[in-house]
Amino acid sequence: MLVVHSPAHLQHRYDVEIQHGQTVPALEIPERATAILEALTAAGRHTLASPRAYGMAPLEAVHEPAMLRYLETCWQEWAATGRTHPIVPETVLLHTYRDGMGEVREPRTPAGRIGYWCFDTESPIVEGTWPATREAADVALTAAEAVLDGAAAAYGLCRPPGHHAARRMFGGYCYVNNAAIVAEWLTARGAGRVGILDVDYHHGNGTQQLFWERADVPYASLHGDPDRAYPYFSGHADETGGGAGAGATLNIPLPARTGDDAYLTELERALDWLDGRADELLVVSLGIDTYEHDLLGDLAITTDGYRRMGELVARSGRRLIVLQEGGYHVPTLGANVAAWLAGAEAGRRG
Ligand code: Q9C
Ligand code: ZN
Repeated sequence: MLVVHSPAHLQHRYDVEIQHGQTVPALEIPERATAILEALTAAGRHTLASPRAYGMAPLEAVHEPAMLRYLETCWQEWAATGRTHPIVPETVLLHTYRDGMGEVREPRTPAGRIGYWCFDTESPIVEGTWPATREAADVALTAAEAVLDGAAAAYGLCRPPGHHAARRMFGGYCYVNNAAIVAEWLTARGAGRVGILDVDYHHGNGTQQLFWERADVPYASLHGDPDRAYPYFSGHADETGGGAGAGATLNIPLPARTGDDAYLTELERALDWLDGRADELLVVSLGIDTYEHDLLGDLAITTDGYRRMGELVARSGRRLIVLQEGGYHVPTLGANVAAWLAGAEAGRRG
C-alpha cells in the first residue's frame, strides 16, 4: 500500500499538556509517528512516499479563513510578547458566556485570541505547529490523490491528527481536519460518493459538524460513549444530522471494555449503513486509541482485532484513504497500524 509521510511533524513537539487541571507528560508526541513509520517500513510491503504541496485552498474549503490565519500567525504574535512557552488558553469561550448579549468579538491580544479558537487545554501550539499541520493536510491529500488516480487504498501518516477540528474551532490535539479536507477535496473533484468512517476512540466532533447538514458526505463514527468519554458534547446515537443532511450521520457510542467481537459487529452495522450512501470511496479516520492498553481509551481492541477491522472495511469493496488520527500506546502503535493495513490488503484480495 502507498504510505505517505513527512518529517515535518517532528517540529510539533511540546513536553506537557494540561489534563483535568494537572500538568501531565504530553501524549500526542512525535514518537507516535516515528513508531508507525518504523513498523510500516519493517513490514516491507508498503511503498513510502513524500507529500505534494496543495496550498491553502483545500484547507479554506472546510475551515474559516480567519482561523487558518490565526494558526499561521499566532506563534509569531505570541513570541513578540516575550513568551517562549507553548500557547495554551487561559479562558475558552463557553457557549453560554454571552447569553442574551449578542455576538462575541475576536479578542485582539494573543492571550485572548487562543481561547476564541481553541476549545481545550490539551492542544498546545509551538513554533512548529503550523508547518506540521499544513504538511499533515498535504500528507492526507497526497494519499487521496493516489486513490483518485486509481489506487485501491493509500495511508496518510498524519500528525497532528484532525477529527476534532471544526470549521472555526480546534482542539483535541487537532488543528485542521485532515479527513474533512480530503473528503471535500475528493467530492469537489467529482470522485464519486465519499463517505467518512471514523474509528478513533473519540467522537469526531469536528468532522460531524463539517458535514452535519450535508447528504453528500455521510459520516459514521464508533467511539466511547460521550456520557463518559472526551469530547463529551457530541456523539450520542440520536445525533443523525440536520437540514439537508438529516439522516446522513451515524453515531455508535460504545461501552467501556468493548472487545473485538462486539466492536466488529458494530463496525459491520456502520458499513451496512454506508451501503447506498457512499459505495465508492471511504475516508477512514484511523485512531488506534481503541486499543486494549491505550492510555486514553477504555475499549479493548487487540492487534488481531485491527487486522480484522481492516479486512472488514476493505471487503466492502470501496477504495480507501486511511488517515492516522489518535493512538497513544507507543510501543504497540506501529504493530497495530501495520495489522490494520495488512488486514485491508487481505480483505481487498478477497
Ligand atoms: N482529558 C485524538 O485522539 N483528552 N484526540 C483526553 C482526558 C484529549 C484525543 C484526556 C483527547 C484528545 C485525535
Ligand atoms: Zn482519539
